[in-house]
Amino acid sequence: MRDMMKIMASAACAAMLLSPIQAHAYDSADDFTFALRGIAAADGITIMPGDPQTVVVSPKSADEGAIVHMGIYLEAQEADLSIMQMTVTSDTEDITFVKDTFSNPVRAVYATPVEMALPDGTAFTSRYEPYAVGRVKNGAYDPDGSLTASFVSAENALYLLWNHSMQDSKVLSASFLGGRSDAYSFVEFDAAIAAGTQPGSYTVGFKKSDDPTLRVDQTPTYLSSDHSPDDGSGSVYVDMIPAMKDVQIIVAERGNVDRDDQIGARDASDVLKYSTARAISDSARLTNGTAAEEQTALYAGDVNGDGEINAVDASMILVYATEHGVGHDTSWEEIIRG
Ligand SMILES: [Ca+2]
Ligand SMILES: [Ca+2]
Repeated sequence: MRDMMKIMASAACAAMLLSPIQAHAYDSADDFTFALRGIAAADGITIMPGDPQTVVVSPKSADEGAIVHMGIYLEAQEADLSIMQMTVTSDTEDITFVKDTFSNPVRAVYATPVEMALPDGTAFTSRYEPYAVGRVKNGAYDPDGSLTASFVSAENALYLLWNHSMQDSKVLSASFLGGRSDAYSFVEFDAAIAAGTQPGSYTVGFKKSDDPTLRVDQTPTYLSSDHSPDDGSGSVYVDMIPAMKDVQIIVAERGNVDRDDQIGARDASDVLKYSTARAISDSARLTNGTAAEEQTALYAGDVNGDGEINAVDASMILVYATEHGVGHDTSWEEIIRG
């Protein structure tokens, strides 16, 4: 990719001798990504290690309702930015954004400057919560850009519009705080999983348009970089749709270890096999699947929620299967009470 960018940059330079065409800041969507990530959550919710785009929720947490603290991160090499617009939504009414948990990072939150440090140890003071875009100058943090944020509860959407500050443009381009685009989040907020959310897989993601008649700068999620010539002869903006990483929120179904369409003998036997294998080896697994599938099965298999997966769970799964097999709508609570 890097070699390709060099080749394209030099080709663009050659072309500029003939015409005023500007090189693109980002050659492809892969060069700039808006990434939603799970950041923190209570017990019973797992943000998969190494995969912050996958969040697994236990049946108990989904029953009771739960909060996932999430953020949007920028993943890019170059902070060549003029405008970022993003709209985030969830695909279920059961997952909503908690407006009160959002604070605009370019608004001062401290009455007097607070001492902080960059990841490399550089000390600085700030009246702002540091976020992805900005710089430390003379020992003080200067957040770059202005951010408009609004929650549209009727559409269950979070709308964000970021602009490079006018007074900074040209003189100083935007920069990533701490020298890495995702050393800090861009924004953070809580997503609430409503009590009683049903098992399944849900998406919190960036809204995209598949309307080919829209210009890039009319789509719900895009970014723009300023390529105006230095001679002041006019404004040239290059707009693009970045890559986007959505978050999958998987709510496990109690007892349905193999995630097929029923709770039955196979789920019980998977639990028993796992319990036996686990007694011999800590590396025993409940599934042959991904880490997220394994975590989903672990939540599903511990039907009485005591933190152990063993023969007690297997027998409760069998009771549940038998009861429902003969048409009784027996609840897990009734089975656990015995
Ligand atoms: Ca099953
Ligand atoms: Ca158990």
